[in-house]
Amino acid sequence: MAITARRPGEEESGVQMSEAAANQKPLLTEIDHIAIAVPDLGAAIDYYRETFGAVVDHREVVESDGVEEALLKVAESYVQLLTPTRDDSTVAKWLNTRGGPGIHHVGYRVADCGEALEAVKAQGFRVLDDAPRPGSRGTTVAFIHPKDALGTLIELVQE
Ligand code: CMX
Ligand code: CO
Repeated sequence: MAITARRPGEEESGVQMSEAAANQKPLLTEIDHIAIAVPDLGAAIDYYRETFGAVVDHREVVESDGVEEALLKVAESYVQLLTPTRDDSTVAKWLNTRGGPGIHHVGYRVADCGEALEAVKAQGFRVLDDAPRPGSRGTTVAFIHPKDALGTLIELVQE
């Protein structure tokens, strides 16, 4: 089955990918996390605990991204509650523009972050990291531009 995707500068109709590309080994192996940006991390953690009984599995400040995160484990995946640690964080900007909390990005698990990133780049889609870099809890990550990914910021996560 042919699948379609839209590349920068192309018309809405998109392009047809080859049978070979459509039949390649899937790069995404699992959902790693759904990231929800919030203005108040403590209140968000309380909400998940009181409403769903979900508790914090891991907490970390990722200074390079200007965020603090709390990971709540759901089966083999996480809910990543995310809050800015400084005013110039892109998450602070996102919360201001949006006017409140909401889904900020999706993290997909991949076997090899470098390989997945190169596959995305080779198809002409914009990425936000030229090479894989350290993420939280010892992972290796790379982000794909939301404007080339159906309006969704995507994080490729290698454990
Ligand atoms: N999801 C979908 N679209 C988004 C978005 C998001 N999270 N953030 C921004 N956009 C959209 C904006 O709405 C804007 O669209 P329009 O041009 O139609 O208005 C466009 O993308 C550009 O936005 P911008 O405000 O000019 O760009 P920013 O300076 O806010 O940067 C982005 C946006 C995605 C490039 C930046 O957030 C980034 O580099 N993200 C990767 C790193 C990251 O998100 N780190 C925090 C999480 C860390 C972790 O999970 O560990
Ligand atoms: Co994330």
